Amino acid sequence: MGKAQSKLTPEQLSDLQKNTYFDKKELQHWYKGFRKDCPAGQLNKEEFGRIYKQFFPFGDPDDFADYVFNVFDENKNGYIDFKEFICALSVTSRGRLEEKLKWAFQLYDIDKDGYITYDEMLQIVQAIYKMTGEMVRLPPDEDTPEKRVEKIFKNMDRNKDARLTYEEFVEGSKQDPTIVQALSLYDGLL
Ligand SMILES: [Ca+2]
Ligand SMILES: [Ca+2]
Repeated sequence: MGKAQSKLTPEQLSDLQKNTYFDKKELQHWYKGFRKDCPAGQLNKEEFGRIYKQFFPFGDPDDFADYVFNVFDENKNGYIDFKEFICALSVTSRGRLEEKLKWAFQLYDIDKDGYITYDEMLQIVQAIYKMTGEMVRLPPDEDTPEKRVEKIFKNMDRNKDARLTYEEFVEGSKQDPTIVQALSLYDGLL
């Protein structure tokens, strides 16, 4: 009690091995890094935002980090603990396409009603554009968030009701892999 635990216990390790695609060594490595970044053992929104800032020093990742935080924080207690962190990392970096899509859908479906509306997607895409800033050169038909979302909806929204079901989202994402790519932030670190 009190003093921060420096290594995962055997029980925690076997639990995490069951729930992620990481092996023991990787888990301990990530745990060490996690404890270093947040000695308290859980990340709040502000600390999480700071991690994103390291990756996107020239853009403004605050909004996007907020949306991602809400998906990582599975039990919605306002903190990301190590298990939530590593499980999300496992899905977004090593998960099967289907798992990644499920995760991405949760990100875009901000109010969690099972549909991605035009406005929800616009909010996420605006956040992504703010984050990547001038780093990415975009084709003229995608150079604003509005154009991008219109294009996505044109391709994905089969029945034209201005909202996407999970099935529409999955079908459409297979044609446009950039929808899921936006999530694999940590790829370079593994
Ligand atoms: Ca939590
Ligand atoms: Ca929704």
